[in-house]
Amino acid sequence: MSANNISISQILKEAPKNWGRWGAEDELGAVNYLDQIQVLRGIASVQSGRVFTLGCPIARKEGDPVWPGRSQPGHHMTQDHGTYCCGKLQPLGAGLEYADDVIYMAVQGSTQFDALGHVWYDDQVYNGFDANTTIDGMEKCSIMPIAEHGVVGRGILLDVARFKGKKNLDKGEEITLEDLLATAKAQGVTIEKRDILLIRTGWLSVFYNQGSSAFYEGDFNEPGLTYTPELVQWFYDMEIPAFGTDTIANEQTVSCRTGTALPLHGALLRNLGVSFNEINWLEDLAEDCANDNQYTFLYAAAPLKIVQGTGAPVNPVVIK
Ligand code: UVW
Repeated sequence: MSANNISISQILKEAPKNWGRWGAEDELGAVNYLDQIQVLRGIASVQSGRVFTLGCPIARKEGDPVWPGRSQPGHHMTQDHGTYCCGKLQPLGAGLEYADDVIYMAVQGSTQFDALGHVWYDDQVYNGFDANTTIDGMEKCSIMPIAEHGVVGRGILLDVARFKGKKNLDKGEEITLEDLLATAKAQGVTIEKRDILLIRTGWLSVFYNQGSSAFYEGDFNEPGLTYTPELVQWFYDMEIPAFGTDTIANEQTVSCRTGTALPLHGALLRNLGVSFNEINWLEDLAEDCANDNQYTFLYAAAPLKIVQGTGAPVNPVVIK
């Protein structure tokens, strides 16, 4: 084990935890905060009825943005008009023919939610469940509790890239708590307790506008939130149930503070049970918010109910 690994493990031991807050058997985490009051608070922020969907297209021929090493989503037709033309299939009665297809993808292979059991440290996942519960399918902290509950409440866009005057943040650029608060201030919006945060880096637009080689070139190091004790304490105090970004992993890939990969997956997801909604298309929403200066809205997302899944694809909906 490297010195960094030892220190992050120590950091996580001392950092705030929500383990036990909703009982010893809880597998829902901070989404427990999203009660009916939060749904009504989200609905109360709707003004125009304009709808934005945040999911990315799945299985494009040019490829999709996925974490390095994960397979690309695949899609193929199992039957189409050609199947009938060549006589492999006969029409159903009255000439009815139909097309069918299948997809094959990593559950984290597109816009998705992570299950709370997706990561662990020191052999423990969220709420102290043993990491052995992940073997052969998530016995604890799968995506199911989140999928069944749904993630609905008041959302708030924090357009950090625009605040910093950039089309997109640079590779590996950190976002601090100060950046989040300064962005909200510049937007003239107040982050309230139990808000669902959408944090825009512009990074995903590099993939779609400049191509996958620009996105993956060199060491893979996305920009994003970085670990600091203040940031983690703030998420805890603000009772943030979930947050989404336009990056693959929702945080700076290698934290410039700890020197380790994805420490917020430990401090927020595993310790606090905060839900991670990753790989969101935020460009259209951000443009609209900049135009009408309305940065709060109803956010609603229901990941697919994948039994024992480590995560699930989702197409979140924002209503302004
Ligand atoms: C990893 O777990 C590596 O990333 P993600 O949270 O994006 O699935």
